[in-house]
Amino acid sequence: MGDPFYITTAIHYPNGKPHIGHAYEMVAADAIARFQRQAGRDVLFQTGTDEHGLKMAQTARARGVETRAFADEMSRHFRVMADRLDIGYDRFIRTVEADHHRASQAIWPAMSDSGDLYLDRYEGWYSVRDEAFYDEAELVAGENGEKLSPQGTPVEWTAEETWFFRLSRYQQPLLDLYAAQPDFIRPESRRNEVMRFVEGGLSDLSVSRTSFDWGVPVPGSPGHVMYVWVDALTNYLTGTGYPDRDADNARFWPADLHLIGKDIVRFHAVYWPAFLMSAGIPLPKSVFGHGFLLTRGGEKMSKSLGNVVDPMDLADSFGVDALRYFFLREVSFGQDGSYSPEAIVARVNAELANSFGNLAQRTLAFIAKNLDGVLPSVGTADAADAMLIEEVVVACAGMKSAFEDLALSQGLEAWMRGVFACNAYIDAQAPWALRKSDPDRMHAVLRTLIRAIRMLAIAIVPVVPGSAGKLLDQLNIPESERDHAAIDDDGWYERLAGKNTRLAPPTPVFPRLELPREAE
Ligand code: ME8
Repeated sequence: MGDPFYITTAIHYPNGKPHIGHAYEMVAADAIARFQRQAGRDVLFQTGTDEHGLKMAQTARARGVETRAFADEMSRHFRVMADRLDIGYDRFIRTVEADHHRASQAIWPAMSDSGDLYLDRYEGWYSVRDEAFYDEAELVAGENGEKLSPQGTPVEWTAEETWFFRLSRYQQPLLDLYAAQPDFIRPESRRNEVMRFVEGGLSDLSVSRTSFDWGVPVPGSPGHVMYVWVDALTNYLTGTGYPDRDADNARFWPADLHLIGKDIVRFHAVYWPAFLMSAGIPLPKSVFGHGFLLTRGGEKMSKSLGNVVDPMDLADSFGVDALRYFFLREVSFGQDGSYSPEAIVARVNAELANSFGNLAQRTLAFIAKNLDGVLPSVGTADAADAMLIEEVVVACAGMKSAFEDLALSQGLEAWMRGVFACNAYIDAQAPWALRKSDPDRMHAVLRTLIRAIRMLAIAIVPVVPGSAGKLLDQLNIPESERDHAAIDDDGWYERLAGKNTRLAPPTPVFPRLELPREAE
């Protein structure tokens, strides 16, 4: 086993059904987790649902159901979606679980022991939608002059006795952290935002609530439940078995990557490291704030705007892998991007169906028909063959280094360069013409193509695991030879050809998409 690699998504509020933003975040994290597994890392990948807080309690009440029953039902939708999207999580955490309560109730006294918690009266603005407190100065005016949070959500005046966390103490330690570890917050634009916010000074943070009881009880303080973000952030520790130092997963802390959206960077890059410093726990290595997926008109998706796109419908219309590929290819990771059925169809048809899928299908069908499925022999080599292999090796290496830097879209662009090189090669070499004129040369061309397709298929597994897996099955490549070490191992061809195994007649794995009727 390689070095541990712990990656997390945000845990999602299940106060409504999952939307495309949730799907996007899970897919990106899953592709990174699968990529790191291919690189030989010992990966822990956690996602899940954030089930406490006023928003959940109020939504359940409005629907006339018991909060826990509501949470159970709604969390299930997220899990079902994760499974449908082929998200290979190691744990789907729910914050109502007993070990999560235990972890939250362990970090609390650790912060208290540092002298960072004190009891006082909180009076100020709270947004239930954001589950966030705001200073008067941060508020903006709505259309009718009403006060709104900087995110544009309603705020209400709150006054109650609560515990406070001495966040103000951590201004300098946090600025020191950002300076010492420039990669702690990515991308750069988010880092700058956070640094400006912290440089402006930090107020102490209200970290418990007494006006409702749907949360983790504060140890030794009857009537108080933890502010939902305190327990929510602690989920990342729960997954590693905290506070048990001998837990199986203890080796995964500190986390390598918290993957979250841009709207919650402040919680992850300011509050979370401050809580951890206070509790004497090592800090995660990095926080990446991805952009938002917007609808066609560039609007943010939200339940109140009524433009929520159901990711399950998209998966049904276009297929899971088409959707996954689109998410990661279309949007430069870290920036906002927009979605439309037309854009999905155009992107997937141009790249997956017409370029890679067609290349694989043409090559395998040709071998099935003309060589009876038997892998071509060495044949008569040409400089063009070595050149193609070199181009594909460079493309896969380019994808790998881009994925290491979380430049997912650039990584796929590099991969496509390998695919285009293959298509140019097949057109130039025209194996169908060589069949009669020079069968030995035809063998060499097909062999080169099979080698190239195998490398490209392995490289794309993290993004489109189902279809790339099917293609590798058609090539008889064993599961154990689908990692980065295998890409560079050229001995496989002789091993496979030596067994004289026949490739079964291929079935296309990247179908051409059509626009669903209602979108036309
Ligand atoms: O914030 N496009 O939960 P959440 C892309 N429970 N990403 C989006 C998005 C969009 N349109 N809309 C939301 C929470 N997201 C807290 C997190 S973590 C300890 C607690 C992202 O359900 C959002 O940025 O409101 C966040 O990373 C995730 O979806 C869950 O959002």
